[in-house]
Amino acid sequence: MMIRRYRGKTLEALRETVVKEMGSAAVIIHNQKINDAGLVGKLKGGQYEVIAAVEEPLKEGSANSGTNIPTEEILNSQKSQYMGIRRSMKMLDDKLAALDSRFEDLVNKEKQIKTQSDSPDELQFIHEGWHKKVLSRLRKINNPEVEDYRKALSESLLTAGGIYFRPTTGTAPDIYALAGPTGVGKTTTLAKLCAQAVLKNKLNVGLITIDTFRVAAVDQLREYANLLGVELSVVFTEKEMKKQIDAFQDKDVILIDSQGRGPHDLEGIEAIQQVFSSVPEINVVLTVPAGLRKQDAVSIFNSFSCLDPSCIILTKKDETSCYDGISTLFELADIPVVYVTNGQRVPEDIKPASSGLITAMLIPDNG
Ligand SMILES: Nc1nc2c(ncn2[C@@H]2O[C@H](COP(=O)(O)OP(=O)(O)O)[C@@H](O)[C@H]2O)c(=O)[nH]1
Ligand SMILES: [Mg+2]
Repeated sequence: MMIRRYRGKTLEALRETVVKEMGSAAVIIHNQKINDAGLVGKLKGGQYEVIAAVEEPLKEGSANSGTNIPTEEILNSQKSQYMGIRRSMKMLDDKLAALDSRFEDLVNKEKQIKTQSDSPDELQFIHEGWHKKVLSRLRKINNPEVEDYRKALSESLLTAGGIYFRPTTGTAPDIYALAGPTGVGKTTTLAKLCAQAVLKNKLNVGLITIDTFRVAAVDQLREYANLLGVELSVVFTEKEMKKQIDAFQDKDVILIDSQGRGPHDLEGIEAIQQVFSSVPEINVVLTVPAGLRKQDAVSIFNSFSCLDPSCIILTKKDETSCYDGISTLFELADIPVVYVTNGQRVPEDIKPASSGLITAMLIPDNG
């Protein structure tokens, strides 16, 4: 290979010289502008230097005004350039490989989450909006087990271990009213709560019912009241409600039973709201069956939310193994579950709610 260096005023002129002297196969492998310092440089104007190379030297006798460059010097300089480029490429390669593996990790995690959310086994009874919440808590666990799902879910649940029935001597009594759809177990549950407050907590309890719709309903509660030695008052209007609450000021706890209303009976629910309206201290306990369906959860929440319930009791847990509506209700209502009832026996069949109990319902063993 022949390599030569040329200097000239323009690149165009130098290119012509290279072709003329080294032949059209010559290649310019380097060019640069040179500024000679001082007056001479200025007088000369801009100067260019090119280095050209050609595989085969021209035949003897051809013009030769270029300066021969020692081939070894050029090759050494190119070699060190190539090595520099190689090092940079290696670094880039390493960085790209690290990025690739991080990207792959992310894709795998997303796939894992997708597969988990596709597998409805553990989360089949759980409100869809919670799936992501539960799964994101399981991110760090490979192949999570049922217990891992339960733990992750229990952290999202709002529960309170029962209602705190306390002596209120000298202050106004605590007032709780059960409201909810027909036949869900309000009266039975109220009797269970009354028995707990009277027999276990030894409190002075007053019972009120506004369920005047059916004669049998009053009789049903009167029976429990008699058994427990508790005063029962039947109330029809908000005025009477206010009067009776005033009359019960010596009680520790007042428990109020209401008539069941279907979620679409908005008039009936408003009538209950009307009777409660004279006593803002009433804590409404939304009473719903544990086996309610998702659609029922939505309509019950929509229609009973005008009563501004402060907690939930789930009834008839013993009658169902399908709990796909309750987490929808929890999501909508965002209030704690306080009790779960699991049978008709008064007072035994009621349990204070706990996240463990609700989680076991939402993710059962065979889940
Ligand atoms: N299996 C079962 N039945 C219950 C439970 N609670 C109430 N019941 C029954 O459900 C029916 C309706 O109960 P009731 O208290 O009158 O409902 P209400 O209309 O909401 O007041 C009665 O036969 C109760 O014995 C429960 O937890 N489990
Ligand atoms: Mg009833």
